[in-house]
Amino acid sequence: MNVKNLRLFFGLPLPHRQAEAIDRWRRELGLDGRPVARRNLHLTLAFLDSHPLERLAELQCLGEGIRGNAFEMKLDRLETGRHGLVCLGTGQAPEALLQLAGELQRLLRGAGYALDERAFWPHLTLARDCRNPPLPASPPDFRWRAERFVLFHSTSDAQGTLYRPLFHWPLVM
Ligand code: 2AM
Repeated sequence: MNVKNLRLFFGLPLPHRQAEAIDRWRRELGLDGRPVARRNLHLTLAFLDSHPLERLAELQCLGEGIRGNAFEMKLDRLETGRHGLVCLGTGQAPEALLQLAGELQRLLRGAGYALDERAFWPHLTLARDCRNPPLPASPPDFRWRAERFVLFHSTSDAQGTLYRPLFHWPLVM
């Protein structure tokens, strides 16, 4: 049997206007690594890795069962991570974001998904493999109202990587 595995993660999508503004801002920074394509800018809530297509129905139910609150997302600092990762982070993660990520992780672990053991780190990756993380002239200040979360399917081909939204669910106003 040919079982197709999908690389999956739950995340917060970025409104088009903010994606454009962030893209413009990072170009002015002059990052030297591999930038994440503008269309793929997002904030990961839970990374699942690869799973068979057959598990999608279960993940759809799991997302359906979450009653999260909408919140204001504010990205106000530049941070760095492993492998030359440069990202936008937040000085104060909204309680509703932490609850959403926590609830997803609890339900996913309960359903048998092996998740990263590290504590949830809300960040929006701008680029990877940067050797000289730049210092912005002024701190970043990007905000939007997070009103939904998404299950993304990550695909890669000769055209590059694409994070396709498979399902999305509202966050209550
Ligand atoms: P990153 O941006 O910090 O690399 C799609 O690959 C998304 O899932 C990215 O946001 C990526 O986070 C995250 N991701 C990839 N591999 C991961 C892993 N092993 N653990 C946690 N998150 C991961």
